[in-house]
Amino acid sequence: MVQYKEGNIYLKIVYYGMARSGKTTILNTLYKLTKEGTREIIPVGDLKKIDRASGATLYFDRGIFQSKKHKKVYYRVYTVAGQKGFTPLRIKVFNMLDAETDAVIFVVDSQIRFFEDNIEFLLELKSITKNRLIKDIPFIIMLNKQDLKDVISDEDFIQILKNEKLWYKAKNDLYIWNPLVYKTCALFNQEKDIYRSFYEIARRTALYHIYGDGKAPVDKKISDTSILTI
Ligand SMILES: Nc1nc2c(ncn2[C@@H]2O[C@H](COP(=O)(O)OP(=O)(O)OP(=O)(O)O)[C@@H](O)[C@H]2O)c(=O)[nH]1
Ligand SMILES: [Mg+2]
Repeated sequence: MVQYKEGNIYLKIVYYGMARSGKTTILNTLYKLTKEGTREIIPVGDLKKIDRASGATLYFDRGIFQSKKHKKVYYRVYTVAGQKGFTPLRIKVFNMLDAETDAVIFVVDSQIRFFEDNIEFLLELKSITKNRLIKDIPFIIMLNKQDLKDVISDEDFIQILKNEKLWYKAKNDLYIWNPLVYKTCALFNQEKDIYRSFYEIARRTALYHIYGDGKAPVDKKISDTSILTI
């Protein structure tokens, strides 16, 4: 939930997905890219990580980013621990750390052999968000590790979203908020769409907040404009 503190606005965005899908790597790469200072957001302080020596997240990672245009707007960006059996910790990160979550980026390990595991995580996310994805919680997808062989296509993943009722038909007002599906690589030197996908979720989060009072805004005028509020 949007939090106001000392005149600033804090929005919470969570990278959610199975173990080793690349959530921590995405946050590391986003941090490096924005640290250069040439993007619309800039990191404040260092990343905080609670992890194992192996690099697997034990609880969460967190980075804080500030909008350069609207200096009062801050994004608190979390990753969850993806291991099976860590569901209670994910729920805690999602609902309790700092505030309730405002927006989700679902990170898929695109390798076909992990197809079922990704779906299991999507179902878990649906359950903890109590079917508020898209309607109240902006939602986008990263098909990560697209640099590897035998990876899932965006058409296949959109079919999963349709099966799970996470995709609105063109005649529905919410159609414009259907999740964009990015094919990404998180490795810094081969990075693809790491900033672009973050920018889109930040933009949607701000629009839900400003024009939808915390829900997906359905006023036609808003959808027609490409307001950049980050
Ligand atoms: N080839 C390739 N490897 C990646 C990519 N993203 C992450 N990796 C690698 O995948 C492994 C796991 O990445 P992490 O970022 O730790 O994954 P995670 O989702 O944070 O995992 P948990 O913290 O256990 O939930 C690491 O060895 C990364 O270098 C990618 O886009 N392509
Ligand atoms: Mg991690």
